[in-house]
Amino acid sequence: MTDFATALDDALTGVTELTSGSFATDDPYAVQREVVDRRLARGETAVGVKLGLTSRAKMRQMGVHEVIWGRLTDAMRIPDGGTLDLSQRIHAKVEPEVAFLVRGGEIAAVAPALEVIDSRWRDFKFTLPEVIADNTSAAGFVVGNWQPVPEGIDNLGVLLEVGGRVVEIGSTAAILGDPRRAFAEAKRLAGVLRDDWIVLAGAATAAVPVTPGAVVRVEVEKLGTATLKASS
Ligand code: 0L1
Ligand code: MG
Repeated sequence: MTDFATALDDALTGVTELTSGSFATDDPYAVQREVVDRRLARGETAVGVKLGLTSRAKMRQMGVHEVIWGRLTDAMRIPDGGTLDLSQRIHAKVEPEVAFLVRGGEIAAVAPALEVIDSRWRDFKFTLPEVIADNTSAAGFVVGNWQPVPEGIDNLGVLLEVGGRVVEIGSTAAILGDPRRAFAEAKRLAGVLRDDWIVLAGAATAAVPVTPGAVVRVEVEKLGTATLKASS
């Protein structure tokens, strides 16, 4: 285990922050794998992958032209309508996404989703290798009802509500122009997508901070809703 992976795992389990610049690596995905392997060794199960930086706005912000990807485990899953435990998160944010269900390496179903991101880097300030090593800030997700993929999911309206108030409005077009493109990228980058895995395609709007007690809801046109409640 590298010192870098140990520090990230300690930050995750101890709910503490690291300062950007403390560690360096030429292979951030190898560090990510170490961090996730530790979680698996503690009894968690791999349940899928997520894509990050899928919008042009986020790519521009990070000065990159490539998406990044991370790994999802069962411990990150929050049931639809369930509670996000903020005592186990540093400074959680939430973003509205679309999720795909995998069968035979292809898309079997689609659902509205929320992703919780929680950088182990202080103030969400990190370099690209640092955020990749930190499993692309993965910290939780909620998936709504699965359904067959309807015609044309490349420009569906997306609303993100907090406490019944709309805080972000977007479109699935923000996800690489079409979320199905994100699925293809996930397949290319992860190498293998196993049956029943979930692919989180990426955010349709900016992420918003989660405050104690907040009820967060995503509504995706034609797909429905997914909801979480933050602990107080
Ligand atoms: O899921 C995402 O797009 C987040 C990727 C990592 C960058 C961040 O933490 O904002
Ligand atoms: Mg995301």
